[in-house]
Amino acid sequence: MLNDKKILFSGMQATGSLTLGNYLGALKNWLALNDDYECFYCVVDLHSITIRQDPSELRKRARDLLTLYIAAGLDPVKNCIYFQSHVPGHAELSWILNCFTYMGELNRMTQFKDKAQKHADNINAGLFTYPVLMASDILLYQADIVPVGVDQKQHLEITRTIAQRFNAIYGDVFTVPEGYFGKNSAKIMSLQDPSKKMSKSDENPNASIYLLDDEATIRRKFKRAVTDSVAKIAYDDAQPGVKNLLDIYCASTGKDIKDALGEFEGQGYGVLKDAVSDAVCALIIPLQERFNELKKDKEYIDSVIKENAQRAYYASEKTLRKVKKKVGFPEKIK
Ligand code: ATP
Ligand code: LTN
Repeated sequence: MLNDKKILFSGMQATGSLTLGNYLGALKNWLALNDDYECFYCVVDLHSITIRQDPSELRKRARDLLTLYIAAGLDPVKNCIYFQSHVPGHAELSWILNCFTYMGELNRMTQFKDKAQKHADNINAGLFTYPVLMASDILLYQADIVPVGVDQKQHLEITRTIAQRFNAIYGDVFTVPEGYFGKNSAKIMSLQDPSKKMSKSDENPNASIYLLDDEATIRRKFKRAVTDSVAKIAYDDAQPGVKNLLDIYCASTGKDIKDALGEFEGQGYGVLKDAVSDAVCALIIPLQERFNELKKDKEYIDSVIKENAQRAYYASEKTLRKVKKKVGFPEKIK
């Protein structure tokens, strides 16, 4: 890796299958920024267990997610693609930074409130300190930029707060990162309830397009997508279903809303849905083909996992050594 480049860090959870929302909101930006930064793309499996997981499912999903990163076009030689649980520094730094984060700050996190409501029977301490682990991921690699969906803005803010607080006490230890939310800050909404974001943990499979859905399923889900009875294609908050379809269309084709509205003028919702299906299929069917090929090559994926965990480990230890020294832990005797 070249050392004069700025550093990019991002990650996704291995909970559920990736959706079109994950692709258009996050992965697509990763690909766009890929050449200009030294990049770390993490499968954040430590975060996953804040919600109860089936162990064999989690293992499989985590590996599939890492494979999907590569299938989407991220080169594992140019980029460091690895599992969070393979690098102990994430958990270590997280403990330290827990001691620099206030309960009041964590109490304000909307993701915590949402997840606590959804999983009322398992409001564990990990769910509460989730943002501190996320801050640790980012700060461990001295990341300059963090491309995420807009739903993660609050977590980025708390990361910056923690970094600034630590730096104010101990000197310049951490790079204070910037969030990157993409040009049109795509937030893809549920196809069944366009007031909610499309989420991989949604119970209704018709609400989300999964990146591994086959073509017939994708077309069927778009056909069933909730619209309205206005019967006019407009980009309007009063028509959230249609607005979402237009957003998906534009994010998938790179067109802007004005052009899209021109294209669909006077057309019915059926035409829009077909066009959205075409655009999405053109984007994700080739990705699926690469994914299925890569998945067969167990040895190759194993070698990526092994080599990149080592690379991440070396990078993380550099920061961690500094942090431990600053806070006053005794040096190891060699
Ligand atoms: P869950 O629903 O299980 O909480 P998720 O689908 O939100 O998961 P994450 O792993 O939390 O997925 O997020 C991975 C990345 O995808 C993040 O950068 C997040 O902002 C982005 N993302 C997730 N859903 C959407 C969406 N509907 N629109 C845009 N970006 C999204
Ligand atoms: N909370 C993030 C996933 C995540 C992440 C990170 C993203 C965990 N650690 C570090 C960027 C950088 C989410 O997308 N739900």
